Amino acid sequence: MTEPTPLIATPEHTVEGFVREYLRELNFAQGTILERASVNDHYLALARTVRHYLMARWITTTTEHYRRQPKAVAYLSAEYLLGRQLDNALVAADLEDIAAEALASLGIDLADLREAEVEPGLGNGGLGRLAACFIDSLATMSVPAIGYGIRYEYGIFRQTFVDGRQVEKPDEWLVGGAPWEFAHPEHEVTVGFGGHTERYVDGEGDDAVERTRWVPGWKVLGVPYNYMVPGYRNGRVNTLRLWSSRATHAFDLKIFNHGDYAEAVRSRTFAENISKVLYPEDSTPQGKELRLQQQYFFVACSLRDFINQLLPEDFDLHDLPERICFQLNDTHPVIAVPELMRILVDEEGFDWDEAWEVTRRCFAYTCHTLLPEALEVWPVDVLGRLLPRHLEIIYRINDEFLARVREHSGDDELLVRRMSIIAEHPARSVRMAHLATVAATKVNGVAELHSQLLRDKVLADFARFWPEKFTNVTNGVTPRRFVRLANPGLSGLITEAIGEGWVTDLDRLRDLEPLADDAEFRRRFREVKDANKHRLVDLLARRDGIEIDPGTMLDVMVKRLHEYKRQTLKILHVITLYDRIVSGEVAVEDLVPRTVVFGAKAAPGYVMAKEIIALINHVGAVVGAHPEVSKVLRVAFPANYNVTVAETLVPAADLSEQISLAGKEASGTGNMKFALNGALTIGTDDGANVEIRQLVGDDHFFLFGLTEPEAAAMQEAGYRPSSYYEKNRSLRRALDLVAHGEFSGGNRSTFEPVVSNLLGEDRFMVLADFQSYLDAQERVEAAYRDPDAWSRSAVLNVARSGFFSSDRSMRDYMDRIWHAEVLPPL
Ligand code: H53
Repeated sequence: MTEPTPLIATPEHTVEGFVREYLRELNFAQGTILERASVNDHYLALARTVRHYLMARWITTTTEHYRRQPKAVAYLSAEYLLGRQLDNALVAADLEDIAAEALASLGIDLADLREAEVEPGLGNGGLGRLAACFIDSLATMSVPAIGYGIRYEYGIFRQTFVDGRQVEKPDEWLVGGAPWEFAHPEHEVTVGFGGHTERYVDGEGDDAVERTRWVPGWKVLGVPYNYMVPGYRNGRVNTLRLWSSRATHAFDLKIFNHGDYAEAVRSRTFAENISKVLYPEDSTPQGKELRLQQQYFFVACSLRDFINQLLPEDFDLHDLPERICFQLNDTHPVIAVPELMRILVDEEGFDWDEAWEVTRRCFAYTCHTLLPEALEVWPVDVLGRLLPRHLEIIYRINDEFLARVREHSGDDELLVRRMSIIAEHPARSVRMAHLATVAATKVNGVAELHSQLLRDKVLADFARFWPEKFTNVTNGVTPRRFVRLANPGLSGLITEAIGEGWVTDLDRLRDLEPLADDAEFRRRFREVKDANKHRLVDLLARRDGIEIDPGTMLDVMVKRLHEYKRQTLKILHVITLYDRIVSGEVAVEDLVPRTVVFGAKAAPGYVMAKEIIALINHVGAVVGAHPEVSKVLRVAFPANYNVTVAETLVPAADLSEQISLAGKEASGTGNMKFALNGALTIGTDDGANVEIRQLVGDDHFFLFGLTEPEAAAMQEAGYRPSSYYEKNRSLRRALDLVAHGEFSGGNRSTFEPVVSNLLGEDRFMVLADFQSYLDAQERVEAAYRDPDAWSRSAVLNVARSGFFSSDRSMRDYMDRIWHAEVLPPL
């Protein structure tokens, strides 16, 4: 890593060069020949071949980072929802055409090999996908950055449906081979857990100081696996380093020496459990001890790795804030704060104040939620047992912080209790969001409204105490994966119109605006949408045996199943349409034919979410089986929605459903992907919807529902959902159909929990927003009847959504938080 100009072999950037490299891989790495290779052999050979083309850039980038020691960013995230790697790498290396031609010359179809890749699903939803978009943008913008995370052996579960109910299957993504990763066991890190702390006297005479050391009770190894993060045609490849847990060699040896082979193997399993499986809860943490082990495991590995591998040996850690910003992606990595304190104080001999000064300048914290149940807390008995030294450090951080609060507030003990890092009720626990906020240089929300609500509500005391700490960075998505790759038709059309600069400068989409008034452009735009719908038809037929009609309006709601996102509101709309046709209230000729597509995984232990999935599937079955209704209305719910499905679904959509209760969705990023691909949004004033609407304009967005202050006021005044049931005939009929067993073969108990929850509590105010949603859907229908006006709006959505590039998000993080260096392209 130290030699400045490494000698690297790079294969020739030609069809012949590619063929040579490919055959070499097939023969020497896979040990097979063209005639006998399986699809998986071909896929692995192809992946490795593409890798070769990126290798020189990767080594050069890494070497340069080490040599220049620039101010850099380390993104700490427990999740990276990467999606398939092959296409992204091909595009980044400008190899699409060469690879396709080379393979064709060997009688192989590139499209078949794409299908062989199992996507790394190392994340649950928005937060994990955001991390993946961010590292893509950082690489493309030549920012010296490294992503740190966990190499889960099993990613997010594979969802299947049995009788319409979700059944989870393990995600065995590593089984076919993992051609994109590079294991580096020689850079393993040892991580301690448990045990106790002890005081001792360091030095003698006048120099003697009392210190603390942690004596862990058990240890595991972290082995890094490196992934390339190629920038888009800028010659740079950054690194994503994911940690896998292993048993320590010493532990093994000890037990083997006792001759207990079985016990030795069991201990191995115990250590390896840490990185075994991704917890499948999105925004509802379960507080399991193994999860805390995962969190500490990966941040301890990452900090140690950064210090040992990426800094020069003689680096003075007092200067750490000049060299790095550790970005905490939600509270999952927050235990890194006491870990850095421990390293500086216990291992490096810093005094406490010095260490705190360094630590608080090294971290920044992104909060991604407003839901109280999503804010992690760890009971002190769990944390203290697993990480006794860290708990001591947290207590001291808290003592010093609360002393300052008292000083400023004149001993307002209620305020002190509210702000404390330690909660006393219901059990004594550590509030990770408070720890993060106290430690961080900056705290950011992920959309304007969200950041405002963080300041005004969730972290209001802190925002008064440190107003300058709080900032906003609105989320974004990578235009490489979600436009350039996912929507080749639209990409071609855009490039033809405005040149190809938009791929790395998405604001240029503005230049499309005049074309919204160009009838020929709109026609071609519709042609692209149509072709995308046909691609979706093929995918759903092949993958799920689902038949959909590409001639219908494609109305799409894809996201995790959560009550606050309100999939129930969408299904109540479907039920209302069904009811109106069945009861003869409307004739099928008077409706715009629609296909409503759902995609959603529920956390396995989230009972209500699973009931809602079953309800959607059952409604879909009844709607699809009805001879009249099915002429104009279909529900498609492909199982196991993931990044790969999104890449075909998003470009095909006409209507994007973003219907969370205002004040609950921090940002959303699906909303951005749809707008960028020319779908119109029906949505509430929530999260980044607000900014989407402001940018695309009210005439091109279907707004409905309560605003956040209205919803809050209504809750305050005592919300009574049943009053809407009593007042609103459509709503009453829809809920009665469910309650009376219309969608459960006459069985009234099947969906009783869903109905009684809506009528009784309805925490997310589905019933209050129901009529407003129906009205907005009527406006959608009217608009869709005019294809020219609709596509004009769709083009304007594309033209005005450039702001939602994750490149812009990265620029904002750079300017407002990181102040890292930008290197020139290579
Ligand atoms: O993070 C997304 C947001 C979205 C928010 C989501 C999220 C998770 O996926 C998991 C935990 C959490 O606290 C938040 O729900 O609104 O767009 C990225 O910021």
